[in-house]
Amino acid sequence: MRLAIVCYPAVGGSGVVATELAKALACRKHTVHLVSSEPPLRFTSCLPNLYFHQVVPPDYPVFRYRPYESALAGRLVRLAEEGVELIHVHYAIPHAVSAYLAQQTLRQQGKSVTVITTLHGTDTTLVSQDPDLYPIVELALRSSEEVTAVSHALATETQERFHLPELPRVIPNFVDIHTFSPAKRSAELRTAYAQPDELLLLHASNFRPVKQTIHILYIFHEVLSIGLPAKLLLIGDGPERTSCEKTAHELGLWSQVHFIGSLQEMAPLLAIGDIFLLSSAYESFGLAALESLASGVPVVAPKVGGLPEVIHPEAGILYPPGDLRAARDAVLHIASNLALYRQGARKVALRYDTARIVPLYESLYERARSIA
Ligand code: GMT
Repeated sequence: MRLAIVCYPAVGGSGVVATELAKALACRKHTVHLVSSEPPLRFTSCLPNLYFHQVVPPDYPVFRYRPYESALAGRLVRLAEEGVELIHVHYAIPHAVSAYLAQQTLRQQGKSVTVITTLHGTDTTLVSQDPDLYPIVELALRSSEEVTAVSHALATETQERFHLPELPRVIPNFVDIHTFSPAKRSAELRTAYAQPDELLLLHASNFRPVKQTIHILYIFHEVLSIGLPAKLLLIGDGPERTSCEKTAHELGLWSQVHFIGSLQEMAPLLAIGDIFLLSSAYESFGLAALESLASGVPVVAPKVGGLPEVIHPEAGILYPPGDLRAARDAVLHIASNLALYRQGARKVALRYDTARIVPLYESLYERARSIA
């Protein structure tokens, strides 16, 4: 099939999922055009059948904002004119809207293209609740031939919020179990961050308010205060990094915390960890948690959104949101049963292997094309 995949390029799960999907589909002999405002973070390798298209909207003194949505729609029209049969957008705003516009433009020319929208979380639970955006996103969702969500929790919430006639189809996120693997664990790299008798705790996020990264520091503080020797690695960057650094100083944790920053390649660091921590106020799926599980690293996370669908009891512990002592106790419990949880983590992640999930998208494409 010839398809276009549209996504955000920056640090964030939707761009990662879209790019990994584009790569996997290209490996499976589809012709894939990846469309974004910049090369996405994980767009690192060159594959036959995979093409990148950068959309740079024109500037003009009249513009306060460059018209990205329109430029994207126009690029999708051009791609369809060149043979693209299906547009798969990731994150509804504005991608689903641009795809709708492209579809309508093509229809005027007597041509057709199939549109699939994959929802990732805040696109429908938060951002599109803005009264100006809501009706436009609603129209785009209702016009897509198929809407998918990355978890049951997100599908249900989206259906309720938009009063959709049908529940979005759930296709969970996936992970390359060869890239993210306990086999990647390097004793040498681990020594750079922790002593052999220390627990190495990890967190990775884009440090946006919804991630509540500051809570990770409080949990870590709790863990240290009961005498467990440990180090903390914080991977990623974003608006709350500076305040987290300040808090690490204030809590006297500076020498035990490593702020790593954004990384293109997370697998080697995830593999050296012992426990992965999350403290998000909401998480539709938790891709970084899945990548940790695949690396053989169990997860301690709040019981919110789609996290209970990914973090099965053998792979980690869910704590009541905001209960940081419960999070600390979960760390202690896993630390004293680490080998068992490590096995459980890897076992759960195998269910989300790229080779198992990507065919679900292929079947969806076929079905959507046949009814379009
Ligand atoms: O809302 C975000 O954090 C952005 C969004 C993204 O586009 O990166 O992340 C969401 O999509 C990921 C991939 O499906 C999920 O793993 C994340 O759980 C989800 N984030 C939230 O729901 C907060």
